[in-house]
Amino acid sequence: MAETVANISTVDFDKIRKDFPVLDQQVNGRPLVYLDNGASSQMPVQVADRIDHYHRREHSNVHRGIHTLSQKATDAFEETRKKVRDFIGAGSENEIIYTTGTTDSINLVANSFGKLYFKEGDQIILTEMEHHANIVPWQMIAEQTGAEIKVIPVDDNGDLDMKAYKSLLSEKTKMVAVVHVSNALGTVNPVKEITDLAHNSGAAVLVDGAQAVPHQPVDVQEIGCDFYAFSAHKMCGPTGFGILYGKKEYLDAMPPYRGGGDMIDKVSFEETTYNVAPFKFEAGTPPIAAGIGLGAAIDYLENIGMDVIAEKEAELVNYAVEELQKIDGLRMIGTPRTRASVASFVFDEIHASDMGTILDKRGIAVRTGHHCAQPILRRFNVPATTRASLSFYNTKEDIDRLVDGINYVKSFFE
Ligand code: 7TS
Repeated sequence: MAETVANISTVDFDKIRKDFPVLDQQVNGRPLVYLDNGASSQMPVQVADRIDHYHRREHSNVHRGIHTLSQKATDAFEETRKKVRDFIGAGSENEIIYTTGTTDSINLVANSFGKLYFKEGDQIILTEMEHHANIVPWQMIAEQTGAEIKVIPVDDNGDLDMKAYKSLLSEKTKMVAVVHVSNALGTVNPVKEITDLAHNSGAAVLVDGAQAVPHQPVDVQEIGCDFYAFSAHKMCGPTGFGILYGKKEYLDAMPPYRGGGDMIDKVSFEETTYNVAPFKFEAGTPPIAAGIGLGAAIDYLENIGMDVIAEKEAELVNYAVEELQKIDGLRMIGTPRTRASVASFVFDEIHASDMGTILDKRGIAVRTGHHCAQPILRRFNVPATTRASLSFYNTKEDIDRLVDGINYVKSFFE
């Protein structure tokens, strides 16, 4: 769990911004305003340098070489497991599984947990605001096992209907899989309460933390969930790497998801036995540089302090929502009780893709579309939104540029 190392008023965010050279460039003749952090955040030089150092001086395969270079690579790669353990408050580094990202983490649980525990008539509870990564793997395993999917509805503000959730829970519920922070609405869900209720019904809980871990302190033991998934590339780290936290008792019981090197104990044509968790879930050569990069990203975030980051981003997102709501004709999609880092909006007269294209011409990067969360957009009767997603290195000037840009786009349609 991240410690506060500084009070927000003493943190020099101008200096921090300089750690991100990618932000210091012109796009279409104007200084870049990067507001697509929900898709992928930017990487500070400290992380890029650490990955570069690995490639220049340490590159070797992990877990198998007796030689010094392989041991160096293994030590650096395994160090990340301990950093992740502390960063999310896990009980042991053996509960930290390396994956290629949130999508891979959820597929692992759906397949391994699902094949072990789901049977005909069992239920999996999802929410209406899930990313496709937390819908489709469950549909696929439901089809194979005869389990069915139930969905917690969302109210007009973009908050979960907790009464409906309680009424869905029963002894048939085997898994509740819920997003911590919605990538489309910005809603922060009450994951501890959701977990407690699920556990009272005997169900396991997976939390999709892709949009939470980069923005606020997360403590998996405090939440109490059984699984927690996230991606390195949304938290100042590289692509191709992610984490699945799982409680030891489940990981010990669950079968491997993929077979190959590294995940075995002994192999013969008659019988193969498996390694222990987490290694039994990590077949083949992993993305070593990316794993080392995640370790450097955690160091970087912890050096600022996750509660400082949360406070700074709350300030920015509140400012963004306040300024956006002043724009005539703009409708926010999602006005939740607690919001993190995301502001999604529509105009009746302007298609989101026109909005995104013209904003890009002014150097402003936002995401437009369904954000891989089609069910929740359908719930709000919109095919697409424009989404600004913030990070701690954004500024109020970035938001002012966005507002100016939107007003410019509007002038075409008036
Ligand atoms: N879950 C949530 C809540 C997400 O926002 C995303 C990615 C994923 C899962 C999948 O993560 P991946 O790293 O495995 O791809 N979200 C987005 C987005 O909002 N825009 O682009 C990707």
